[in-house]
Amino acid sequence: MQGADPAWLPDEAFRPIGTRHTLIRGSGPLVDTVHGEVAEACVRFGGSVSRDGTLVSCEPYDLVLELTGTDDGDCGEAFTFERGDGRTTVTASGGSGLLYGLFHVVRLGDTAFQGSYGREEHRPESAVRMLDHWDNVAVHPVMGQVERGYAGGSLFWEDGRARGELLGRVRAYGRLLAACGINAVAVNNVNVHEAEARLLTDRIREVAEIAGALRPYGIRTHLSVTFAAPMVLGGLPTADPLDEAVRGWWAEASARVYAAIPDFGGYVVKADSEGQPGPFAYGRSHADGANMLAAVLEPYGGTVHWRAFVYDHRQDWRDRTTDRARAAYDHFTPLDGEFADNAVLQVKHGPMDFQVREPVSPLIGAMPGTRLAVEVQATQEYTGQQRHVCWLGPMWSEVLRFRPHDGADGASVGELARGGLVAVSNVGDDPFWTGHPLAQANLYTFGRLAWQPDADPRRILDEWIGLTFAPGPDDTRLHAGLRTVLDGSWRTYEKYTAPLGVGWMVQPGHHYGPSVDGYEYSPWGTYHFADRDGIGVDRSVATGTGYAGQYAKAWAEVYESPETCPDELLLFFHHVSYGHTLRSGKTVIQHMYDTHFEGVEEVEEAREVWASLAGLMDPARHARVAERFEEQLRSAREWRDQINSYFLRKSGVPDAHGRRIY
Ligand code: GCV
Repeated sequence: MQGADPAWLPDEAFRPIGTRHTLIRGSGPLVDTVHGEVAEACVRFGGSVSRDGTLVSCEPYDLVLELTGTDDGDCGEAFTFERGDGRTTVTASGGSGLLYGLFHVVRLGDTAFQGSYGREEHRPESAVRMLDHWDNVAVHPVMGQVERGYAGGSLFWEDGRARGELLGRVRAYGRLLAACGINAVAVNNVNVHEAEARLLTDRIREVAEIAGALRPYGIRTHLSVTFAAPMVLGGLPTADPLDEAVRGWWAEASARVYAAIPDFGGYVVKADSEGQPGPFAYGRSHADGANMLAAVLEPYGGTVHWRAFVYDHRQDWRDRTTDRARAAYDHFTPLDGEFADNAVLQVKHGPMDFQVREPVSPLIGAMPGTRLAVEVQATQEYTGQQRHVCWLGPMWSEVLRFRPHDGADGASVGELARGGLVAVSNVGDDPFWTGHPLAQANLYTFGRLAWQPDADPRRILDEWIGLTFAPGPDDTRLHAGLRTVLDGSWRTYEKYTAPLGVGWMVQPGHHYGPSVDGYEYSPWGTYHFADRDGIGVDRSVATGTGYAGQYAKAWAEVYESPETCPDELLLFFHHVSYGHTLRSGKTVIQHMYDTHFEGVEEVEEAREVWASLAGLMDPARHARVAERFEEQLRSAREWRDQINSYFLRKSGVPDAHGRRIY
């Protein structure tokens, strides 16, 4: 795409295909996309592509891409890959599978054409691999164009309408997403303001334009809707999900949506959450609300993604009995088994809100009769806002591999997410897509983990580096440098911000930079309870809020006691004294001091490594990251000094190493 960074699909990545002879068999819209990709590569690099067996040269084909079923633009995402007798063959029964097979070959590069491979079968673990955009159609006075967006304006919307002339960019986005395995996109904010609400009705044509740009890459479009739509848009006196007129209104609205977008994915709903309307107003349950929408989507094969982010955001900070972490479990587990098959309960991966470290939400694993989707946050609201390098692959991988039942036994979160994996997108209209060019690694990693949740995230990182920076065999310095900068960056971020699971020491509102007590006396339920003696939230069953008891027995026991609770979550589960000795052997206060000093040192080192890579990549990309490192370092020092000073003043305990604290 002109003007947009090629990210992990630079032209060079297609050289191995573009220099060879390819045969494509089958027909249909996604096969056309596959053909277009290969043909373009051949024009660039001198190879050839033929369709349906028409030979363009007497040479044998190096690559055969064969559709064995029908390409109806849907289903059939699996593909097989094999190599023998000097030929590489990809087969798939659906067009999407063929497209994913093509990108598999791109990822392998020359090795796809060397040696022999037995027949490999590839299929996604999760049927829905989705990005939610928190994009506003019109610029919101507080949240701007993209809520929690750190990559410029919206990719889809500008000045209150769909970006007509830029839909080529949306197509390029779809291409990048397909190349990492993503197959669904929700195109507007879950906080639905008036302009966004109307996308469902009189503005559905604009959504259809976006869907048209994403469709060639096998991506289905979803829409966030307001639960109050029958009132706001339909003029009804109620949005009660059990009211016949309300159901009728949704049925008609949905029929019009499908008339405009036949492969529409469905609705995303944030209800009774942070001020959004929902079924509670009518004394109805969230299953009533979700099922009403599921029923109107069902005839078309659509799904409602119903978010479980329901908690009291107007709580009194003096009230020590209400624990926000408990809320989703308390609200939803009584409804297990009541949700329709095409109603997916979308659960944030942690019980609070995308902090740098949280335990896995106890809701995941506690609703066996409900299809759950697990939501992570690629947009770095609480992890440096794409001004800091923070590669989230290891965090997401830990979440997806976590087994909620009885430690090592039972299914992992990745397996339990039968309704799909969802990330809040980190993309905007920035030429690098993600503001910080290295934040592209988060998007790529999410897609690949959604395809295979137990994949090794470091292997995915290597893959991303290999595609994006195309280091040659002699460029080990470039590859190693990039790995050094990214690999430990999440833990580094945790060190200089809010370690030990304490979270929430950010500035209120925009959530960037430190403010230790910023949320301490607020209504949001986000407290650390630091006093002169200690810090942390007692969530034990014995003496605290009882949250630890929401886990299955084995984990409930681990989290219940400060002696067995993992260090990195200690302050999430327990209020302990500053002198409490961690399992690492350090006291809590010394850990605080040490990690904050270490975190800043690690940023300094990473910045040096980055500087040493100048000349080994596109100068614009290098300069953008170098500039962001200056801000990251400034911010990390600010975090270190505010946090350390705060705790020195509270506790009166000096740093064992006598370092400067203010
Ligand atoms: C879209 C957090 C964010 C909000 C976001 C909300 C959500 O509270 O700060 O901006 O709203 O999560 O996930 O709905």
